[in-house]
Amino acid sequence: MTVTTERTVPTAGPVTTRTLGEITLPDEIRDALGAQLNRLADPNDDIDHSMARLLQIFSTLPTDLLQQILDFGRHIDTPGVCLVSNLPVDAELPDTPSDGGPSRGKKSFVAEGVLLGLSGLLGEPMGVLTEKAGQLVHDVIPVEGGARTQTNQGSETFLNFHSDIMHDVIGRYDVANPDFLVLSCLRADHEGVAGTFYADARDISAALAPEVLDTLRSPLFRLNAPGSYVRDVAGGQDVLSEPVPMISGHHDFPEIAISANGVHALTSGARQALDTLQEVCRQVAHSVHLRPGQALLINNRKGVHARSTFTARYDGRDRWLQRTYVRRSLWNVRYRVTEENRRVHY
Ligand SMILES: O=C(O)CCC(=O)C(=O)O
Ligand SMILES: [Fe+2]
Repeated sequence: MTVTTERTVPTAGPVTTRTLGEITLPDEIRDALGAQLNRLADPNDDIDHSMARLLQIFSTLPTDLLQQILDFGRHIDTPGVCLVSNLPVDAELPDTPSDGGPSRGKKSFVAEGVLLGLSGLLGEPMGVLTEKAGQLVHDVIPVEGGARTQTNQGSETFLNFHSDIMHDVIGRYDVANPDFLVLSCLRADHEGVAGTFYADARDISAALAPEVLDTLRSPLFRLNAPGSYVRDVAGGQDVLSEPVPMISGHHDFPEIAISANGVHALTSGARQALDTLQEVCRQVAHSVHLRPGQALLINNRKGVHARSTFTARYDGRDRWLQRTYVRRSLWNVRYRVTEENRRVHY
């Protein structure tokens, strides 16, 4: 599917939106998966055993659907985002935790099984101590105190196009960060208007004027550390990466990294290019309104994601996503590993 949208800023190339990968499970497959996942113990109790069990369960998917997910994870030329629908859900869902989670009242682990099962087809779930206290299953929930922040606790402000990055003492925040995110919906927002956007760096590059793309490919930008790191570790002070480009690598298969919590541009031209970049992202992006039983597989290197505003009520019925961070391999990030858990990093 190619969508052509109206231009609001001058662009050089075509404004096109790459294909959104879409997978819908047949009802009988959904029910068979659900029956197995219903018997799953809390996967956090023995994560590696659970990942092995989930691989068995998910390997029963129809071969063509399984291949589509595997190809999403391994190939350079596949879509950067894929929507999986008609997944099994928990029979009973407790209130959305108002403190941002995790929920203490969840009796079954179907949602966790779906999230980790899909994640295991892409790579290895990993945690980081400064994001959701190192948990492997993240809850993405609006939190009153964070409603206007550029973090996943927000709701009242548009969460700008960004990559999920990590503060790292090496000075690069886009190296040990997740290759993929999986976002799975347990509960939609009250009005059903919360949109998750994805802009592919291939579409972004094609739409930009060459001189703007050149600027974005130059090391004229310093990423600010994630809001959670700045808030919890740095006492509210910006902690900047070394100068990096926004877009890098092979022109046909570019990589992009933007920090949600602010990018410091080193020149006025770079500042303007950043504004154009956000604008072009909006033009080329896919928008998905996630519903229970749907999960979004997101390549965190091929593109950037964003979230619309929505209204949170903090009444136990607010929007609730679960999220994983996934690395293809844990080997080349071993310099950050904690002593307590080989999947969790500093
Ligand atoms: O809430 C969403 O749809 C996406 C939030 C986000 O950027 C994230 O969880 O990394
Ligand atoms: Fe994000």
